Amino acid sequence: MISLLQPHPAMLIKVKNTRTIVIADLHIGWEVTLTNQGVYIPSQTPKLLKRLLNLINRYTPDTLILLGDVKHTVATAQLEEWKDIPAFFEKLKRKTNDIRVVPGNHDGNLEPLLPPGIEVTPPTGIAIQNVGLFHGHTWPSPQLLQSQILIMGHVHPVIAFRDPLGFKIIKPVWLKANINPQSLAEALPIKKQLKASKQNLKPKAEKLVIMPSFNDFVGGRPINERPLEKKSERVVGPILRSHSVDMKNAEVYMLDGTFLGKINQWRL
Ligand SMILES: [Mn+2]
Repeated sequence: MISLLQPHPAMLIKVKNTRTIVIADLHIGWEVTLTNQGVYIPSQTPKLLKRLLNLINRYTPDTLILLGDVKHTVATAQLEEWKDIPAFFEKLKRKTNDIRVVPGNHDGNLEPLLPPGIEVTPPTGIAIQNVGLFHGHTWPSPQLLQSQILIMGHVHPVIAFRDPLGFKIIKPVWLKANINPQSLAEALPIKKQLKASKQNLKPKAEKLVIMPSFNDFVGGRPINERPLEKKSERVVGPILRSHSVDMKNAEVYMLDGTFLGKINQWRL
């Protein structure tokens, strides 16, 4: 039902007759932030759009889900984003009728930039049958934790290699980890625990898939350099901090599908 669209950082979810493409962490406009450091890079948005349109042509999805961090600046929107983002979505709209954005922590003020007809979901995520999708910077809803499989972005997982000359090579990866639903239930914030118990919603999630960023330029945390679950690292989001996800034994896959073993085999 879920397939990775190798060698692209994209996923296809097939349920009955509907096909959904999911991508995460576009970070449109990241290059603009380099201007402050005196580096000028032309807009990378046309390249992102082209890759995405190629995927849409090839896999003909009914629905396209952008799993958070569509834009790069956090609270506001840069001038370039005002230009790039509406045009980006206008072109996508010609190919897909149903486009949904699950907001991430970088998507403040995104809505005014979106043309009519683009749906913005609650940040607590949306479900497609037994697959729950959320960005990862905030807790998903108790309903979403009923899904057997959870999919998130936010972390931009990459792996770092060093060749014999000392050159560093960074490759984006997919991570697949087991979840302990019981400890997930206990880790939920009290409000969500109450809500869940009132509605009799026990978390059922067993697997977590962490998507690589769709934008090659966006850096990530090498999974083999610093532990993902270290408490001080607020950036990983509440699910990974909750200790209910077995990140040590998470499976690591390159974009072409190569299995790289488990995270704990890669810790340096
Ligand atoms: Mn994020």
